[in-house]
Amino acid sequence: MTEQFYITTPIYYPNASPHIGSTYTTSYADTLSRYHRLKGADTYFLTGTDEHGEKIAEAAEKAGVTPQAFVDQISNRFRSTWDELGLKPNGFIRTTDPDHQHAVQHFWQLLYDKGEIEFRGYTGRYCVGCERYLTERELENGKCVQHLTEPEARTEENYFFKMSQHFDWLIQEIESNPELITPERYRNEVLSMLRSGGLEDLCISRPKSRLEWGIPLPFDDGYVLYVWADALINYLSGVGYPDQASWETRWNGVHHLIAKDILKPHAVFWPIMLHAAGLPLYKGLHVHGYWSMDNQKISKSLGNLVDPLVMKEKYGFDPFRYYLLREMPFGLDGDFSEEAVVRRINDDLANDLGNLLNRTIGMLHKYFDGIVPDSAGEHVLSETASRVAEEVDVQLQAFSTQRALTVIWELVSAANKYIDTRAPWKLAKDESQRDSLAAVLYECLEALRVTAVLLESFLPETSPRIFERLGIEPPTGLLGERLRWGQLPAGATTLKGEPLFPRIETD
Ligand code: ME8
Repeated sequence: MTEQFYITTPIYYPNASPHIGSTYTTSYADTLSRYHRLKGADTYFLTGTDEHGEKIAEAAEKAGVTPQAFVDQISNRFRSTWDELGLKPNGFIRTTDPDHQHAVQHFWQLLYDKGEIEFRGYTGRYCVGCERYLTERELENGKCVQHLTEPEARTEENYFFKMSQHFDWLIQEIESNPELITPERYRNEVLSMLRSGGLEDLCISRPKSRLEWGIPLPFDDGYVLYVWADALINYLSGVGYPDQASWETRWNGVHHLIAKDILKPHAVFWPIMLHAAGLPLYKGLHVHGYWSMDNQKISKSLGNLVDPLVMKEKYGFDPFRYYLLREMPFGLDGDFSEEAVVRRINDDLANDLGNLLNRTIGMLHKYFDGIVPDSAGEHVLSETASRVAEEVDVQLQAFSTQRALTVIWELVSAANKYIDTRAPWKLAKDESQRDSLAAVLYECLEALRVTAVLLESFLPETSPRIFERLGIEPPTGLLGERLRWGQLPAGATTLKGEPLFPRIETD
């Protein structure tokens, strides 16, 4: 049976335009989906926008437009930005889509019918930024640690999802499945959160008298659903739950990619919601770290959001994407700076990769008129190439683009080193070494071809440019076939050209 790979990003709040954070997660998911598709999996990549709730209603009011007009505009901006950046989700879900609203109502009716929901009075401290009541432990000096604002005291009668009765089940699930939440530090964080006794049942409703901008509760139309109780279900509705039969097949291979800021809803609320509904758990929740800028939080109010379209304009999107995917170790935080972007472009892309291509093709033009010689190569780099390909697979199965790219660069470095040791310019001086010269250059050309294949998922604009310079059509077939060593045909006419990545001059 064909393997299923269904990857999701969080659905972003359309109260700000796409920035480095959402661009990072979306590029990451785009890379993984391309990779798994190349390997032959039936792949689906979902992203979208999370359009209900108080935060959005307030932002719309401030902008002087209706919530619907407000979210229409910004949601479109997300969609068109991903398109302009060459990110290719298969689905873009909006929580205002009628299909999604239907799925959400179906889901909560199911839980209501199963006796999982209770109507209760509640007084608590509500943080508008988080869109939820906070527990004592989530406050520092009486303030929300994330938003640094004092939550409001609120008393209401509301519907509660009896989540706490499932905490023991969840602890057991997480303990028995080390792959469920990765990297391990977040798995441990969730386990200690669950064991601490600080978690409670989940309030899933908001009275309409206070908030109208939401999906009505199917069993009480005096209320709308809490935005997280609406948003999480996008992962199901985005693949056709509950009416299209195909959603279950997709669901068998579902992996969620998020940042650490929304660990709790994804690692506690969501698995318990699924369990209570009798649905299978996700295959994996993969949690990356947070970008800061000059060691400051990235936020709209500080105006340091980093516009991906500006980055594209300045550096090209592939180089920026390379920086994002290479710089931050999976699960750890990273600090963004343009100096670091420039360093990565100059060192890794221009010096290592670009130079390998230029010097190899330069020598081929000098010694063989630019035509790929009829040679099987020396089979020196082929071993490195196959080890690298295997390791890339291991790293991407573990969701680490940073390690995967580091490993690909081992092949690039090995090829550069190989040129230095075999010194083709010396071989060229001796006519009796003509075959060796051909073999050495063939080896480097083939290493470049394999590198371009390995980079297809990470740098989708760059790989075709490398194939073009090598004088070949972009390869077809699945990854394993594309990687097979020795496919560069003799007689192909390579192209000299502009550097692949021009160096960026710095003072
Ligand atoms: O939380 N560094 O939406 P959101 C890394 N609507 N990633 C970042 C980031 C940063 N500085 N800032 C944002 C929501 N992100 C909810 C999600 S899902 C059912 C509902 C990325 O617009 C990262 O993926 O606040 C993070 O988890 C997400 O944007 C939060 O997006």
